[in-house]
Amino acid sequence: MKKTKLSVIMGAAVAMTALMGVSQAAAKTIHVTMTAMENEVEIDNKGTKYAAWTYDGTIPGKVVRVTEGDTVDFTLINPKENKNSHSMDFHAAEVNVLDEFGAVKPGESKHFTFEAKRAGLYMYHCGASTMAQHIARGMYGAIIVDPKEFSDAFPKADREYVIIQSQFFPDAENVGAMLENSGWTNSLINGKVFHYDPVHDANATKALVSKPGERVRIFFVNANINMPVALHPIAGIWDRVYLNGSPKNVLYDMQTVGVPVAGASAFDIVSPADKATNVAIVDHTMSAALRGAITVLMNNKDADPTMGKGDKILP
Ligand SMILES: [Cu+2]
Repeated sequence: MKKTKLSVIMGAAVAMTALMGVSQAAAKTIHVTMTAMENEVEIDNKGTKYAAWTYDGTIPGKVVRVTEGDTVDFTLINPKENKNSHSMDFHAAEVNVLDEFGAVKPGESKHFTFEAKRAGLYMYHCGASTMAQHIARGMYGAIIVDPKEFSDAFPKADREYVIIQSQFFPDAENVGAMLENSGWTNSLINGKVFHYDPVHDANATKALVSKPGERVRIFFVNANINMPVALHPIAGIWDRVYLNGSPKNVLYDMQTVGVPVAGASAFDIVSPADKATNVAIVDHTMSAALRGAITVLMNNKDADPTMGKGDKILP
């Protein structure tokens, strides 16, 4: 009898392992091409123009999303119309800084591949000299490396949003000020001051949304060139925080969590299920919050069901 039970359990375990093997997607090659651009962008909700440097024309650049084990096949194009060299530094890559991450002159391009071996949330940015200026002017973005499997420790979220904070220096040519951390006037959230905060900016038309009780995962990247971030949800508590976005690094029940310069973490928040609420996701460093680093998350039953999903994770 005992033997039979054991063999049943072992059989089930073998079947489950096989099933999990089948459910795991085979590693893929993800092709990503970006073009360095020296173009004007709007840096606030009222349309103020700024002489930015960007990937593909926007601040931040597009979100790159792959699964642990995938190969990223990347090409950076630097058009001959540009005045400056540019480069790409993916924090998710383990390569040669002098080779893959090297600067690309105007009129040239660079191609390299890397395997995204470690699940997590990573910044990418231009590393061409002077790096502070290339990041401050807008050449940054996020790469999400999803784990091969989700689990109770790292469940799939109901909604996901990518939030990237940066420091805005209105004098785009004053590299000295950037290095001294002087003269920055605003914090940008996904490229705009108070981007998703209709409370502090009458011109803001967007906010993050979810339904009461949903698990919302904020993929937060600190693209400031000098300032760490103290990320706090006003009127909420982080249910879980995954340092570096890794399923291995879980913290529970957190109020404020630091994100270093060029760091990133995933923050889960679950609003009360029985009522509509609003939360203000803020860099509690006051000099940053009141210069634009506040994002409103509205939780109510009428929330647009498409927001925070698929290609709408960077609203
Ligand atoms: Cu650059």
